[in-house]
Amino acid sequence: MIKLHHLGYSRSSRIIWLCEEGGIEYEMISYQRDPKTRRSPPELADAHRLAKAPTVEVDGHVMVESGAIIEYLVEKHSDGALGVAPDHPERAKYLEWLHFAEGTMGMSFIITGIAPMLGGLPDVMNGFLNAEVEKLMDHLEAELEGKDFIVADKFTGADINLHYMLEGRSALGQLESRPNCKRYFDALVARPGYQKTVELGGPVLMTRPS
Ligand SMILES: N[C@@H](CCC(=O)N[C@@H](CS)C(=O)NCC(=O)O)C(=O)O
Repeated sequence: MIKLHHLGYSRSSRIIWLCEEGGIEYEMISYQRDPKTRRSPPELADAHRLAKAPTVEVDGHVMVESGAIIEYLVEKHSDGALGVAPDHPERAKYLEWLHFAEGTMGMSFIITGIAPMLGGLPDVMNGFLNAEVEKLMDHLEAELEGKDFIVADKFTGADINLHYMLEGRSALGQLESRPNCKRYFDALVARPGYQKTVELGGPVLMTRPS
C-alpha cells in the first residue's frame, strides 16, 4: 500500500482524488500549513527533505512531483483506467497535458494566484505574468472546444493535474469569460471523486482572494 503525505489546502489533494477514482489503496498522513507562513510544517521534512506536498512513499521510494506520481501510480498501482495506454493515439497528448499543468502553467498561475494574498506584484511582473496566464488560458480554452475531458474522451490523471491550476483561476473569477474552461471545471468539481477528496482532505484552496 502507498503512503500519501497530505498537506491541507494543497496539490496533494490530487493524489487523494487519483487514489479514490483509480481504486488505489493508500494510507494518508495529514499535515497542516503554518498559519503565518503558509509553508508546510517541519514534520513533513521527516518524510522528504523538501517537505513538499504531495509526497508519496511507494515501492521503497519517497516520491515528489505530482505529474510523475500520477504517471507512476496509474501505471504500476491501478488498472490503468485513469491513464492513456502507450499505444493509444492520444498517448503523446496525454503526457503533454499531464505535465503541462505543472511544467508550463505552474509558475505564472501560482504566483498570480497567491500575489493578491501577499500584497500584490510589482507592475512589471504583473504585466508579464498576467499576459502569460492569458495566453495559456486561451490555449486551454481552444483545446477544450467540444470536449468534456482534456484527452482521449475520458477522465484521466491529466484532468486531475490541470484541475488544481483552475481552482485558483476560478477563485479569481477568470473562468467566466472562457465558457469551455468553466464548463470543464464545473464538471470536474461535480464528480463524486472530487467531492470525496474534499471530504477526506479538506478544501483545495486556503482562501479565496478578494
Ligand atoms: N511541482 C510540485 C510542487 C509541489 C509544491 O510546491 N507543493 C506545495 C503545496 S501546493 C507545498 O508543498 N508547499 C509548502 C511548502 O513548500 O512549504 C508538484 O506538483 O508536486
